[in-house]
Amino acid sequence: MSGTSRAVLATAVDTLEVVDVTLPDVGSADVRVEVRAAGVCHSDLSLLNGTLSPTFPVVLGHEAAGVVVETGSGVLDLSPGDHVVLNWAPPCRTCWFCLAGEPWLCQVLEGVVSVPGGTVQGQQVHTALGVGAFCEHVVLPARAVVPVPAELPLDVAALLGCAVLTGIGAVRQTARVRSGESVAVWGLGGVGLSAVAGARWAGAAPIIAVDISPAKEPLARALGATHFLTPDVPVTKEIRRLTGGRGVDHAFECIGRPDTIRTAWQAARRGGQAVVVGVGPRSSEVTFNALELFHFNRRLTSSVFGSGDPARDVPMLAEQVLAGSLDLEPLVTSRISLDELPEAFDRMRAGIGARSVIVMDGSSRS
Ligand code: PAD
Ligand code: ZN
Repeated sequence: MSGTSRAVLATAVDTLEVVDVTLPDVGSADVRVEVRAAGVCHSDLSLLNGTLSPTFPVVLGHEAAGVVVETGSGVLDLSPGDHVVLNWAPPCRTCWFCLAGEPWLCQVLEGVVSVPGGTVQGQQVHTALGVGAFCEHVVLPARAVVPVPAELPLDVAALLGCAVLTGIGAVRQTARVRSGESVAVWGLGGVGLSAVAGARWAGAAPIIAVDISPAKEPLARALGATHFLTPDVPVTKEIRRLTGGRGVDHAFECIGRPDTIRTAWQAARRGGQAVVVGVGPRSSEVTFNALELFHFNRRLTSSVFGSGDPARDVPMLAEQVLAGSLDLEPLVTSRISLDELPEAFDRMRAGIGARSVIVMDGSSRS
C-alpha cells in the first residue's frame, strides 16, 4: 500500500507544519497502523522546543493507538483489524539489560530521540522516538505495537503508550509503593496524574498532589489525590504536617525542573525516596550538600518508562481499565484534530487540562 498521510511536522525549533508524508514500505517484519488517537505528551513539546535535541524535520507524536491495516509477510501474530497501542521503546530482548530483566534500559534504545522515517516531497524526515504518531498512519516493526482488546476506547488506549505506563509504572514498579504508604506527586500533567492514579491503585495514603496551576486540583482529586497544594504554601512544611512530621515515604517529580526535584527530595522522610520522572535539560543542575545526603538517608532515583515492559504492562493495564478498577477517563480533557496541535501545546505551557488527544476518524487516504 502506498500514498501519503497527513502529519504534523516540526521543521525547526518551535515551527510546526501540517504536511503529507510518504511513509516507508511495509517490510517483512513491519506493520502499517492507521492511527486513531494520539496523546500530546510534554516530551513532544521538549522535542519541538529543542530541549531533547531531535534531528529536524521530525514528525512528532509517540503516545498513540490505532488499527493494523497491513502486515509484513513475516508477521504471524498480528492481522489487519487488530487494535494496538504503539510502543516507543520496544526492547531488543537480546542486550545485557534486556537479558537482565531491565528492558526499559535496553541498550539499543539508549539515546534514541528521532529516527529517519518517511519523506516529504522527496526529502527525508525523522519520526519522534521512532514513532511519529501525529500522522494518519505509521509503519513500525511489529514488535513496536502491542495488541489490546477492541472494547478498549482508543483514546484511553493511546495514553497507555506513554503517560500511564510511565506514571503508574513509576509508582508500582520503580518505587514499589505499598498499601498505607504516603506519596506526594509534583506536576499534574498526563504523567503526574497517572502517578496519582497509580498511588490510589496501590492503596497509598495520603496522596498529596502539587502543581503550580490551581486549576489542576479537581483533576488530581478525580484521579485519587487526598490533598492538593500549590507552591504558594511552604510545600515541604505542609507535607510534613500531613505525615506526622516526617515527610512522605515516596516523592515523585513529574516535571523535570531542578527546583521541584530538590523540593521533592526534601519532602521525602528520612530513609524515604524521591523518584525523578520528569525529563529536564542537560543544562539544569540539582545540588545537594554532602552532610544532608548522609543525614537524611534518602534514596534518589529516576524512573525510565515506568521501569516496565510494554508487552507485559499495556495488556495488564488495559484489563484493569476494562474491569473498572482503573478509571483513566478523567485524563483525556481535550479531543482535537491534527491541525489543533499548536493550541494543545499552548494549553500545556499554561498548565491547563490533562491530556489533549488528537483523534483521527480513520476515513483518511492511505
Ligand atoms: P505536562 O506539561 O502535561 O505537565 C506538567 C505539569 O507540571 C503541569 O501540570 C504544570 O502546571 C506543572 N508544573 C510546571 N512547573 C511547575 C512547578 N514549578 N511546580 C509545580 N508544578 C509545575 O507534562 P507531562 O505530564 O506530559 O510530562 C511530565 C514530564 O514527564 C515531562 O518532563 C516529560 O518529558 C516526562 C516524561 N518522562 C517519561 C519517563 O520515561 N520518565 C516518559 C514520558 C514523559
Ligand atoms: Zn511521552
